[in-house]
Amino acid sequence: MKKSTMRIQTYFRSSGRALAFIFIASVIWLLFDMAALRISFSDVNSRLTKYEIIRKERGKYKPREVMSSASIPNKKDQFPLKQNERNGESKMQNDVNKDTFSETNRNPSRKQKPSVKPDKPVWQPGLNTSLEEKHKEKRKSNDVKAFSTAIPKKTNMSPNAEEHNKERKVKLKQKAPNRENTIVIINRDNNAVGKVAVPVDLVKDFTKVHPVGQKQELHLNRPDKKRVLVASDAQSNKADEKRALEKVEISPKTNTDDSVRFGHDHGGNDVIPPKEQVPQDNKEIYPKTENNISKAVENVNNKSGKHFKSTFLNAMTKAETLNVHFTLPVQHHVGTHKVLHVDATQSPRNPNAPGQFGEPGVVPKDKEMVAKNKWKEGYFNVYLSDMIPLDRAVPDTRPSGCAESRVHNDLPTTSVIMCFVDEVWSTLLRSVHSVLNRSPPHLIKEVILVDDFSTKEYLKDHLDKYMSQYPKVHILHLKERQGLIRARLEGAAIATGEVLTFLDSHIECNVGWLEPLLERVHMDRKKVACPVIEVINDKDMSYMIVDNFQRGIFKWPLVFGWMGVPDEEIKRNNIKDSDPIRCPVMAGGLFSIDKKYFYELGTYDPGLDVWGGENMEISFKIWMCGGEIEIIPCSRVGHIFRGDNPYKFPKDRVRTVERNLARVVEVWLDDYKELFYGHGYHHLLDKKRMDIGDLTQQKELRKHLKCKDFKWYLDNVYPDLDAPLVRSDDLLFNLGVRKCLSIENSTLSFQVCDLNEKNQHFNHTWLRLIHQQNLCLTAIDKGTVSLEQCDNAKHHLRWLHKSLILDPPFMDHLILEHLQQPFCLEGSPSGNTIKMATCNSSSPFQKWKFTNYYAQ
Ligand code: UD2
Ligand code: MN
Repeated sequence: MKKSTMRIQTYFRSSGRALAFIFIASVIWLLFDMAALRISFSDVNSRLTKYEIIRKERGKYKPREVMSSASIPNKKDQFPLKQNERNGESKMQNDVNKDTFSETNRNPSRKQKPSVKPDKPVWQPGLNTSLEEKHKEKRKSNDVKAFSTAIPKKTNMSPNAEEHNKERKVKLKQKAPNRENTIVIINRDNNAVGKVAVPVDLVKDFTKVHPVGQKQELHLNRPDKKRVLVASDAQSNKADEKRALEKVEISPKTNTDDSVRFGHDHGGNDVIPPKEQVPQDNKEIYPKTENNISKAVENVNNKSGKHFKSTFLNAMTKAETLNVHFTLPVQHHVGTHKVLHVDATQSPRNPNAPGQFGEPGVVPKDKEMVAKNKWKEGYFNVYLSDMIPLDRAVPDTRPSGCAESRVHNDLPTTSVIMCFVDEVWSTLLRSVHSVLNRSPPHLIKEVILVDDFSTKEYLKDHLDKYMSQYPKVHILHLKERQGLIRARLEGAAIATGEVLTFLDSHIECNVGWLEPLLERVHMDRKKVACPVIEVINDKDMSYMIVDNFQRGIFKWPLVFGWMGVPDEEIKRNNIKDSDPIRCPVMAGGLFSIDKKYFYELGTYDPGLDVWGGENMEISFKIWMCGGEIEIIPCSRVGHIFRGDNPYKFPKDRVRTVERNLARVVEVWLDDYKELFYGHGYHHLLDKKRMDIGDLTQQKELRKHLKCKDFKWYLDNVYPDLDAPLVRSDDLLFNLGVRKCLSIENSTLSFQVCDLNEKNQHFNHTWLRLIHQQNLCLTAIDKGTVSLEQCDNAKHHLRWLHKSLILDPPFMDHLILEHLQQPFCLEGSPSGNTIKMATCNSSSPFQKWKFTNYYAQ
């Protein structure tokens, strides 16, 4: 009896110890969690505050005034002509540059080229002098190009950043230290049933970050003897348990012979044709890595409450066998973790392979001709691309702080959608592998490759076969060419992830690229998150870092470009280089968007053809209909910017893009569409020359979504844009008559200038019409001037004035554009009549001045 009492006592004592241990452990975790959460919330808050400041600080758009209305006296002898002329000239000078810009950029057939080449790649130990020289030359020649680039500006790395990068390089080159830890999975009987290798960071994270919230009683006495405790928390369910059971995996296998299989480590002597590149028997190579990461991450990151180390699991096991009631913290706020450092390429199989670590490749002297001939296959160095490993490592170019930033544990899953037409084999594969190798697998629902009716044979069965190794990769072969816009929609239609992530097919995702994007969408489903688009050099294939503080913008006529956030703004608002940057427009190719929200927005206008303009459409739609576009500096994706499209346009390329843009402006730009047409697109107004298709649905959609107007967009999202609705306005003063033009009883006459007189107010529009309300100045024949109902499409209503097209002596004249010989508007010396006359550069009666000039 005594013996049995003692046994019971011992029994309870030991289980009491276990319980005490459990209790202490959970209290410690709780404390850690509270601290960690507080840090992460205060961090988020400080960023948001900064954001709000930026928004508020942005002034409202003010039209530029050459002559302010107030400064114009009514009396003719007080007219401050000289000074105004001077002002006018200096403003005009600026406008000249602008006009040059728009003239050179408005032709959409000119694919945007790199105008600012990076000084050097992030790392360049292998960079030879001749390459460096080439960079320098390129830089010089590019200095003059203004804005014609779709390439984000390369950063002038601060010495610190350079140091930082050097450090990173050294770290990576010295064969990455073993940053793995092991989590042991044990069963109910306290036997280890498996283990999983996870990066050290994760283990640290998950011990620190434990959900904060109420405690809830949890009955651990479950009949299921096979239960694996790794997933035990209040929210665990059958599926979790099943997954946990599957988490028995051995740490990643080193693939010693991958390079041979991939045919890209051959010392740079051979270009391997797609056929040979496809490893026929290497099913193990990527899936292994993928699975390992997947399982490791799942193990620690599935949901909250799975952050148990083996000791704790032991305790839990014991508690369970004892049928005790056990209390666990149950989260109400889902926990966060440090951005996962998932990079299967961290210790590359062949560190000496060409292009490895994002370094520039060099074409061997005797292969230069071959390389040159291959250029046109992709309009970049296809030869080098074929030599570079499909899973090359790239430098981690994230700003400092990114690797430490926290994201939620319950991020949504994403479907990656990559459309392509006639993409180069090695580039396409490198794109896909960069996604698989550098994304937490539990977040990638699938990778959907949409083959937009490519003509290359290797992109058919061959590609299907290759990709069949990767269960997550699905290929959709379109039956006819749809163009990238409709191809993306086809991909979206079969996507099952919560978020759609669109990518081009010649990219390389950098480490940690995905979670920061999903975090923003998770934070607010109406946020559309874009990575920083870095440059994969089209000539040497090096991975180049770009400036952090750049936003996507456009200039007239809707030409996309990048604009640095002004230094003062950065300093004033203490913006960190890892802070999200709000963007008036996105570049177009790379972004994550909540799938439901994408559909709520009506996706893209499906009437957009092939290529171009869709980035403007989706950007205006997002902003004007309640969303936001952000560039997330902690997410970086390299992209090959090509000098030309390596695929055919079913119709004329220029006309395709013009038509797309016209659809966008007609739906979204309200009165501001005149700025677009007025910057070199007059011809699109001629319906006989261009049929832009039916827009009823798109206009309905805008109404249905109750979207804000374009003025709101300009005032609130892009106040820096110069967008005066007219070229010039108010009074129209004749220098000879020294009176102002007026309309009385539908007839033109002269009056003493008076700004208060509405009948003296005229606009010179972007389409060069001179009008008062809906009446436009016209000349029926070469002599008589009259008024006619305005119509933007009518060529004969257009007047040149202060135009670059005119020679300087005629700058102040008003010249009818459509006449073969220049005829000018002239006031009679008596001031009684207005007529057309042969242009005379010295006659003051042919010289006119508007009160305000807003542009050339
Ligand atoms: C930019 C965008 C691109 C798209 C484009 C048009 C980036 C990095 N890129 O030009 O995504 O928004 O502007 O506005 O922001 N493709 C098809 N079918 C076609 C044509 C193209 O599937 O008919 C594919 C193509 O293979 C590529 C993607 O669409 O993967 C984008 O085309 P691109 O790379 O020629 O466009 P890009 O980067 O010059
Ligand atoms: Mn592209």
